[in-house]
Amino acid sequence: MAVFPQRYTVTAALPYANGPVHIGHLAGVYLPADIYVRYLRSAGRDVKFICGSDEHGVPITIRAQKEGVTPQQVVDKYHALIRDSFSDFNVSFDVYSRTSSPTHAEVSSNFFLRLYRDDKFIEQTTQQYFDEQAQQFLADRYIVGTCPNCGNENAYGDQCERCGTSLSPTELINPRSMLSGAQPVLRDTRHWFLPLDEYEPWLREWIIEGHKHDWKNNVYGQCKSWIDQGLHPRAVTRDLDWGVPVPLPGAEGKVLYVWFDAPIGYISATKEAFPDEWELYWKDAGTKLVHFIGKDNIVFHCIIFPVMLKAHGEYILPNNVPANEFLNLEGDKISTSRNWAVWLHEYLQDFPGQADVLRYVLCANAPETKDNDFTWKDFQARNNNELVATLGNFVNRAVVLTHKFFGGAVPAAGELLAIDREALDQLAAFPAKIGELIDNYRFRDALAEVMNLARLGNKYLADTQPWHLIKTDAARTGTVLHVALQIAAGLAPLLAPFLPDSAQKLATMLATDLVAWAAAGRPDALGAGHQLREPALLFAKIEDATVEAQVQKLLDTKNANLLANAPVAEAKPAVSFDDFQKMDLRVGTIVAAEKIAKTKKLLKLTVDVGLEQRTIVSGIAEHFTPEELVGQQVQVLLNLLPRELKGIQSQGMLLMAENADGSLALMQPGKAVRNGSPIN
Ligand code: B3M
Ligand code: ZN
Repeated sequence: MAVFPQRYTVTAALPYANGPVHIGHLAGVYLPADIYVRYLRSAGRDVKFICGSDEHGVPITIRAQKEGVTPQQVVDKYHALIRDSFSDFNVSFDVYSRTSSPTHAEVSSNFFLRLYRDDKFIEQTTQQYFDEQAQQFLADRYIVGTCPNCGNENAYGDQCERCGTSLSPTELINPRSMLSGAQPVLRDTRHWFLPLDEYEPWLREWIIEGHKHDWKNNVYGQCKSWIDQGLHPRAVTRDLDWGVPVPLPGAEGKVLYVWFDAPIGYISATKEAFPDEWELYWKDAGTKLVHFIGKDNIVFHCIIFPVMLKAHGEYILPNNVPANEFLNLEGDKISTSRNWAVWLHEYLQDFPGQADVLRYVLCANAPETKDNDFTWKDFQARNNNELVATLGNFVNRAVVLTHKFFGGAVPAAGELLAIDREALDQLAAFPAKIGELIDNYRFRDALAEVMNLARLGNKYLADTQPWHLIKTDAARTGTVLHVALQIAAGLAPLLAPFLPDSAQKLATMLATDLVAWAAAGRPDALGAGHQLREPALLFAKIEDATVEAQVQKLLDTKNANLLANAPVAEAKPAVSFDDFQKMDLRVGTIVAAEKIAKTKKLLKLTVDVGLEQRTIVSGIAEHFTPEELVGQQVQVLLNLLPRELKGIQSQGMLLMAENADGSLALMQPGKAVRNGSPIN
């Protein structure tokens, strides 16, 4: 008999409340955490599932500055949006709190004070950039300057995004403050540091020796390389006015570093929701603590937070930190700033009621061991071939045939043949197999086994052919459907951690409750005579046009990014006013337009320029149709030397603006103007 922990505390990384959440968040962190927790609950284990918004730190203040609002407005907006997205996707937190809560301020201040009083910090004065105009110290992200490595003039104080080098602010050439644009000056400032180096021997023993075999390779590998490179004292306070104030006299204008307060947020959220029992979930040795995170958070959850917990002395340590790799989107890194993402709230607008389809695709293709790619084509294929054609089809056939042949009542089983017994034996083995995979954080494989159970059902029906059998042997048909329905009934609880809506729908159709994990897979889940409800389709086919529209949306984003980032042409040398005056620029109206035969690009235009009608040949046929041009007022350069194109004399030129993507816009007067009016 396996021995289970007395209880579980499962956390999912607190998302920064500086933007909505997307498929990468769901696939990497919240979906696996939710599957794990739903399974534990179904298995009767005692578990608390903890999350909330991370509302401090520079990402929030930068967003506020960009949007011209206060940090509080930013976090209020995104906290609500994120909380609702999670709930719409059935992520079943026991608490979704926020780090701006009063409980969190208290818990994190007390945590800091305890370490301070126990002499766990070292105090150091260092020099940091200060903006004299804005009268404040500058976080690394608030300083831009020239990268010493590649010459990029807009490198940040912590990293150059062009060449990827990580930097410290003093390495930047010509640093500027993002707040005022002023050149910052170095000033002394005092901070508290956690001496990670002192914990190195303990970390070696705890992680490198203790968790070599049960932590995922990617997690273990990152930890080992951090430790092997040597750890250094790390500041846990910052000069900033947004965050939990440092609770010490003389520390005005200083707050706890966001990566110090955020993980304590797990504890405060638990305390807030369970004021009487929270300590059991954080301090009792019988509790198994598991952190679900993305790979960019590994060092914080495996090294820094555990050192904080260890230094405090009363808390348990994480038993496992099953971090995932990243999910890409159509071959490109997901990026909030480039809007390259499938946002969860937008998905549900386009696919209402279909949270489960995305949950399925993201779990089936989860980036568990390496980065993976989400494509709309794969989304459609998995829905149509797996959910509709395999799972939905099996359930539908079993229920429809029962209605057709037996009035919707589960037929009695007669004598079982080998094929029946084998199917039921296989069914009985699934719960343990799937449960073990989930216990080991192998959610993709676990979901694949659920689908294998549906495949078993399909194969059983294909082998026994109840639709033919009914013509010759009604009793045997009853036995077959009896067995098939036990498989369908087994699917519901096993599917529930992954696709909770669909599992519930299935249970409803079978007129049963979702049974506990231990009761799943029984050969007598549905007794003879039990009346089923009407068949309903669990999944619907997704058409080509639907996914094409999503792909188009991404192409539009790509184009918009291209336009926004395209370099603007260099300035030309100055010209004198006299030179400018030599141009005879006028307003005219296009009165006729036609394509020039045997050319792709050329249009022959007749333009009324007041003095006369001019013929102008223009290379714009790929951008405008003749019909849309006729009647438009335009700006014309009249005295360009005439030239012959395809045998036609062109007597002037239309003025156009050219976009970075090559698209053209006519330059038109802002209101109707008499033809021939000069443009000065
Ligand atoms: N907010 C970083 C992130 O969203 C951070 C996680 C905090 S978990 C304590 O990647
Ligand atoms: Zn660079």
